[in-house]
Amino acid sequence: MMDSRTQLNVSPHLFIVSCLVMSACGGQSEPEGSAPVGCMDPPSGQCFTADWRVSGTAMSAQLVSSDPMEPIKGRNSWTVELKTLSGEPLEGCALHIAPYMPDHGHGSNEVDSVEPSPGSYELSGFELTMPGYWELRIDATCPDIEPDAFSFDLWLES
Ligand SMILES: [Cu+2]
Repeated sequence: MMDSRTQLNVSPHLFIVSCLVMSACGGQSEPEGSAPVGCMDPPSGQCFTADWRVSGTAMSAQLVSSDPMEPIKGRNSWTVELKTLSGEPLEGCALHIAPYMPDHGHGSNEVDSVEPSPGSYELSGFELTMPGYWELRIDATCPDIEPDAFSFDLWLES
């Protein structure tokens, strides 16, 4: 069982799922007491929301639509709006998404954005190949501003 060093509020269900995921990935089984990450303790303290916004050092990206609406195992397409931290729309940028599972040390397909309307960027068909903790790492390159990077970090339940 959890020992007193474990300070996270970890639900037993998620802990079990996490262990299953790790063995499915071929990784070594984690010894008891090493706290799993993911939605139990993500760096951002967040999970998916329909208007999710994350920031880098100079830009923020806000989810404006997603298909399917909630992340699934399989292909996902998101559209985000990119702005400066002071709220000015950023147009003519190129985004690149590279989903990554830090717990397992692998990624997935990487996708470049298209800009269907100014300041709005579609990332079409990035694939979450298995349940678990994903970092949707995005690089953004825009005119007249330093390149930036940010990440939507989420726990994919199934
Ligand atoms: Cu994995």
